[in-house]
Amino acid sequence: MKARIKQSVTLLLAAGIGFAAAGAAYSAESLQDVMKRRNISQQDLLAAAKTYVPTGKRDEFVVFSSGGQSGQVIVYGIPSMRILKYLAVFTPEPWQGYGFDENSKAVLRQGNIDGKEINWGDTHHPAISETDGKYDGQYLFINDKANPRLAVIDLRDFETKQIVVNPIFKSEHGGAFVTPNTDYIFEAAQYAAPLENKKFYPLEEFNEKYRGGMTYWKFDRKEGRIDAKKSFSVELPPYSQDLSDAGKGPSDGWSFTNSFCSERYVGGIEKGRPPYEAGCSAKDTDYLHVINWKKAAELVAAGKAKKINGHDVLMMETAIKEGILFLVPEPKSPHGVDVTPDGKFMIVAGKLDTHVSVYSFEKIQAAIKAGKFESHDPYGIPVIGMKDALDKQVQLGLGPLHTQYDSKPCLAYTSLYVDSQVAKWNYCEGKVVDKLSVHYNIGHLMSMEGDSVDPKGRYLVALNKLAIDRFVPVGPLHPQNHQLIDISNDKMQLLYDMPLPLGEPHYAVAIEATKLKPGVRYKVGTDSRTDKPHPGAVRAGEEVTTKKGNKVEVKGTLIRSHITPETIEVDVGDEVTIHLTNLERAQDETHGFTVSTYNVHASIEPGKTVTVKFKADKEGVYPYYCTEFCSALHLEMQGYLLVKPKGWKPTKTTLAAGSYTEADYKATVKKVADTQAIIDSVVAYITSVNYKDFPDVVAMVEDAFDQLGKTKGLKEKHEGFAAKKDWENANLWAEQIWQYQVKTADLGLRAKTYLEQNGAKKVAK
Ligand code: CUK
Ligand code: CUA
Repeated sequence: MKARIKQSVTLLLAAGIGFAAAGAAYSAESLQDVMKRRNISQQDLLAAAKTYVPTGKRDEFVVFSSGGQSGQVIVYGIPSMRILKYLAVFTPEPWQGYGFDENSKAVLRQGNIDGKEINWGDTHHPAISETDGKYDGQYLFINDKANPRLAVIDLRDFETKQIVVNPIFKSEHGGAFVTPNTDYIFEAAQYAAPLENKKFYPLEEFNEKYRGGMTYWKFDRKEGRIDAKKSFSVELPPYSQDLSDAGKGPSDGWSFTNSFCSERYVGGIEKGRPPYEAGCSAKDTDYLHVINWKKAAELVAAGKAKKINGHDVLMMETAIKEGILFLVPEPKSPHGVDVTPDGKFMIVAGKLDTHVSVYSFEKIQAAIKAGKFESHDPYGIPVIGMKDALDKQVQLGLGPLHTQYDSKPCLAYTSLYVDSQVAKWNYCEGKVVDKLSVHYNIGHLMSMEGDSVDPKGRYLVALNKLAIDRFVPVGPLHPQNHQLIDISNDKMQLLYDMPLPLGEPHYAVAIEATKLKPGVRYKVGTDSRTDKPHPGAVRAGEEVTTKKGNKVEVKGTLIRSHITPETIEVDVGDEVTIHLTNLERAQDETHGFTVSTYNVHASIEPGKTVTVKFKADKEGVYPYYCTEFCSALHLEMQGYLLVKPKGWKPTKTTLAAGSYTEADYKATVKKVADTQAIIDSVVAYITSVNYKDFPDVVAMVEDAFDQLGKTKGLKEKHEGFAAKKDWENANLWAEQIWQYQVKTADLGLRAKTYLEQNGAKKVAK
C-alpha cells in the first residue's frame, strides 16, 4: 500500500514535470504495404476513409435502433458504426442499475400487466419526438410488440422515464409513430383479441368478438410523460393491423395503417386445417386503414367514446357514422406504409407483390368528399376503390417491405427482403434508378432523418435479418448485420458491415448528432426517473442512519474515494433502505454501489440520488463497494454491512489500528507539500494560456478546485493531532489532504494535456 502511494507520487511528478518517453524507432509500413498485406482494394480503402472516425473526432449522426427481443434500445454512431450505449427499457440492465435499484424498478414495474412482472420486451419501432415534422432530439419512444406497451425515454439523460400498458390490446406492432408535433404517439394492435380484459371468446366467434385497433397516446411535452387519461383508441376490425405512419403537411391529422390477414382466417394446423400462412394470404388484397385522428380526438372529447377497461374507445359504429374511418385495398400482405416527406403520398410495400403502391392523399380525400366508395366491408366501413386512390404502382423486385426517403426530391429507398437488395427509385417518375445487394434478407432500412419532413440523405443503413457468411462464426445464433451504405452519389456504395450482438433489431432512427444535447450531471439530489428532488438525498456532512422498528434507513453520499457511511449495522430481519447521493460535479465520475449477495446494484452518476432496498434476512458480514473504477483509490471505496444476530452484545470495543510514527507523519506532510507544488505549476501553466476558450477545460478546472476545496480545515485537524502526538490520526488526516490533491492534480494534468494538444495560446498577463 505504502509502496503504491510512493509509486503514484513518482508518476505524478514525472507527468507534471513533463518527462516524455521518446518513441522507439521502427520501420513504418506504407499504405501500399498495408493494402497488400491485408488484401485491401482501392474501393475498400475509400469505404474505410468514409467511415473511419479518428480518435477524438465524433460521428455525424446518432442511431437509435430497436433491440428486438432484448427489450432494449441500441445507440450507435454514423458513419463509424461504433456502439455507444444500450438503453435499458423493458429489460433489467445491471450496469445502469436498471431493475436493481428502487427508482428504476418503479419505472420497470409500471409495465406490469395484471400484477405480473414482465422483464423483457420485443422492441420494434423507435420514434424521435418531432416539432413541425422535424426531429427535435428531445424524446424517444419505443413499443413492445409482445406485451402491448410503450416506453418514453428522455434524451436529456438517455433514461427510460415511463412505460404505459395498452389497456385494450394483447399485442401491438404498428408503433411507435409520432404526429408532426408529438401531440400523439400511436400504435396499432397486431393480433386481434377481445378488447375487454380477461374475457374469453372461442375462435369460432373471431369475426364477432375479436378486434384490432389503433391507440393514440397523448404526450404531455411539458411533463415529458404520456397522459393516459387523455389518450384514446379507435376500434378496428380483426384485420391484423400492421405498420402505420402519421400524415404530415397536407395529410397532417390523418394516420395510415396497413393490415394483413384481412381474410380473418383462423388457423388450426393441429386439427388438420390449413395453417395461418395459407389462409392469411389467400386474397389478392388487404386493407389500408385511413383514419382522421384529429377528428377522432374531438369526438372523444365530446363524449362519444365508450369506456373499455377504463379507457376511451371510439367504436367502429361511431367512427363510420362520423366519417373518420375508411379502407383502401392494397396488394397482397403489405408490410410498410411510409408517408412521403411532403405528406402527399403513402407508399405501401406488399410482401407478396413485386410492386410498391403509391397512394395519393389528394385522391383519397376526393373520393371521401364525393362519397365514392366501391363497397363496404363486413363491418360497414366504406371501402375506397384502389384505382380511385392510387397514383401509381412501380415494380421494384421480390418482397418489398419498407421505404425511406432521401434529401433529394422524389427519391426513395425500398428494402427487398426476398431479393436481398435495396432499390433506389423515383416515386415521381415511377422508375428504378439503382439497386444494391445486401447481406442478407433486409427488413427495415433507414436513411438519416428519413421519415421526417426533412430527410438528410447521405447514409442509409440496411437492417438485415440474416448474417450467414459475414462474420467470424460465434455459434448457431449469428450476430445481426447492419450495413452502412453511402447514398450521396447516384450509385449506392456499400461501406461497412456492423455485427450487432443484441437483437433482433427491426426499425431504427438516425438524428443529426448536434441536435442531441444531453446533460453531463444532475442537479444534486435528483431522482433521475421522476426528474424530481429525491427525498433521500443529503449533502456532505448530513449523512445519517436511522432505525424505526425493524426499518433501517441510510441517507449516504459518495465522492472519490469514500462512501459515507462506511459501516452499516443492522439486526437480522431488518428492512434496509439505502439512499445514496453522488456529490461529484466532475464529468463521467459515476460511482456504482452494491452489497454482497443482496442482488442490488445502482449506477449513481454525478448529482444523482438512488435508493436500494433489501431485507437483511441472514446474519453475517457483507462488504459493499463502489463498482465503477472511479479513481486510483476506487478499490478502497468500500464498507461493511454488519447483520447482527438476535441479542448480540459487543465484547471488544476498539478497532484494530495501524501503527504510524512521527516519521510517517512528516513524510506525508512533505508529500502534500510536493504535490501542492505540482498543482501550483499546472495552475500557472493553465492560467498563462487562453484556457477559458475551451469549455471542457473550464469544466475540468472547476472540478479540480472543487476537489481542492474539500481540504479545507484538514490542515488544522492533522496539526492538532500532531500536537497531541497522535501520529495515527495526524498521519491519516494529512493523507486525506493528499487524496484530494491527487484528484486535483489528475484533473489539472488532464486539462494541461488537452490545452497542449488543442493549440492553446499564451495570453498576456
Ligand atoms: S417490422 Cu420487423 S422487418 Cu416490426 Cu417494422 Cu418490418
Ligand atoms: Cu467510486 Cu469506484
